[in-house]
Amino acid sequence: MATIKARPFDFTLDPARTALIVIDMQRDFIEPGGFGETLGNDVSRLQAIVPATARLIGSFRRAGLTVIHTRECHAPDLSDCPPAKRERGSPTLRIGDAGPMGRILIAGEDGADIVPELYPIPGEIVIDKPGKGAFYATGLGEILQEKDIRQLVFAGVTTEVCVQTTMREANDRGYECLLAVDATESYFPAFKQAAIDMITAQGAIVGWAASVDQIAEALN
Ligand code: TIU
Repeated sequence: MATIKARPFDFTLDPARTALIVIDMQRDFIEPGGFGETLGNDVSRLQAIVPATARLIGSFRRAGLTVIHTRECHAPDLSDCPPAKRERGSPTLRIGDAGPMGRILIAGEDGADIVPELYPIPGEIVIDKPGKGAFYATGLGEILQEKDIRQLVFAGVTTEVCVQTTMREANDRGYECLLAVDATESYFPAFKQAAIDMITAQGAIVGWAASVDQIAEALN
């Protein structure tokens, strides 16, 4: 057991039953020309967390712990993309349209893949998900049960959308959830702060929050 200084109080980490979940660190959200930018966002904010996220992944790899990566993406025929998702708003390109990194948010296209700096290594789990949450329509729940995981450390983008959605469901499923605050980011700074505040309020109603250094120190 290791103690991590966290908000709102110390997190007691059991490394043998802990996994890291890195949410959607895909070129489509982080690089110009992808889904994030088509929605009107400044993607440079998200690029800035790549080094801290790499350090966090490195600390899990050194400790020999489970690392899971997710990708938000859809089948080429869009059969798993609800029209309500594709037709929402007025992006410059919609899901499935051809962009500079291939078809937007489509599995197998360059844009849907994970940024090179954080690329999964052999043995790590990669989960493609059609929704914002990583449990909906995926095998994540079964994988965590099979591995007897009880605690989840979260990183990735965006804090208040896919990270928070997944963390809330993980919390409902009984996992103790810890968010790595400098390895997550939003296109909207106020939303990141609000999400962290909402997660940690009321005695860790959804989970805890700590820095990458605090988590890495406990692991290595
Ligand atoms: N991964 C994720 O958060 N998907 C999003 O669509 N996020 C936005 O903030 N748009």
